[in-house]
Amino acid sequence: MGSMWMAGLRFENRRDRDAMIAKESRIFVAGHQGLVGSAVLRTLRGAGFRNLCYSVRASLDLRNREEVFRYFDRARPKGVVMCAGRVGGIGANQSSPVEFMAENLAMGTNVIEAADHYDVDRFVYLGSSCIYPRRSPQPITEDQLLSGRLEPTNEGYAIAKIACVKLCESLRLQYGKGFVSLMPTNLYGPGDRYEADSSHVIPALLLKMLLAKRSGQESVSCWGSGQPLRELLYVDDLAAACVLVLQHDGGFPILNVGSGEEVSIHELAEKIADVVGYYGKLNWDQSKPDGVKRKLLCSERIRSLGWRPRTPLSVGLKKTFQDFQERIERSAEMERGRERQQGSGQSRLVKSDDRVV
Ligand code: GFB
Repeated sequence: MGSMWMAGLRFENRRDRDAMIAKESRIFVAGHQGLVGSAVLRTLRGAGFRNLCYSVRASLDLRNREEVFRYFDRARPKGVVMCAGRVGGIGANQSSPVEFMAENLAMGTNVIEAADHYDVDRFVYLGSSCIYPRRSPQPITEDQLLSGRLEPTNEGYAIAKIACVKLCESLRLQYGKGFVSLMPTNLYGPGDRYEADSSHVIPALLLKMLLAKRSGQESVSCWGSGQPLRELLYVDDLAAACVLVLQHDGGFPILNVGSGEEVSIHELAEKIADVVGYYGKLNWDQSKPDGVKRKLLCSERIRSLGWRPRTPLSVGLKKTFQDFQERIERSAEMERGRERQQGSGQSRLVKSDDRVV
């Protein structure tokens, strides 16, 4: 709390920070098809927001500054939730640091600067708990930022996120803008990406175990030692925090958002096996990285604004698996439909949810 930004500047020029975001206000959800963005969209709808805008990547490439500024010029949102980004698990971060750093820097700075230029009232930027130093005292408070060396497996991603968090903080400090960064812990939930090598641990293990179960495979390969601890948060709980700070500026530039519920990766893999109903052996491949040993967040700030995590891990895992199975079913159905249409020579109907404003 005692950081320099508070001194003298906090209560000056509060025009934007005091601005009200009403249910009728136009809100731009950047990255609405991803894990976080889709949860933010359904939470905003559930909360009664009706003037939402978003755009698919084919019509708006957030890495392209001109396109982003043109979009803001057309859409003129009052609020923005910036969920877009190149994301992935420890494997993807380690193998593609260039893309993780460059793309997240470009998307972040383009959207933040356009939001500033077009004078949005409230901007919520999504950071990540990996921006904190790898040896931070636990639980990690927001003032640990930039106090030590980063975890090497996700350094590129973290540096891009830190730059954007600091840009938001500077806009707030220098110009009194209502820009806030949320720092979520490891997330999971419906709408995640399922790839064995590049996903985060939960989707990767759900996928590997389901495939192993279906093919009668005797064992599944899990990465690392299984010893690291992770704090896991169901994505709808994060989305509720986004909507809260979108509506009320709590006076903080950075807020951690964690469940407080920590498990070892070993224990997590067993829980996932239970949910999937996979009874084979779990092999621990120690040639794969463990990453940081522990990264438990201190979420007192966001809790002081009234936010609480609502979804226990056991419940969240079941919901996530159910969504995964439904999506597999839907894509199998689409595949069958495609084959039928190709067989009958009919063209395929394309339904787009893109709302271009
Ligand atoms: O979820 P995950 O990739 O994220 O890995 P991080 C968490 C832990 O699960 C690591 C282990 O110790 C992995 O070694 N693990 C076990 C597995 N089996 C698997 C598997 O099949 N796939 C994966 N992916 N992990 C990410 C950062 O780190 O956290 C990102 O790289 C981001 O930048 C994200 O910040 C929140 O927590 O290690």
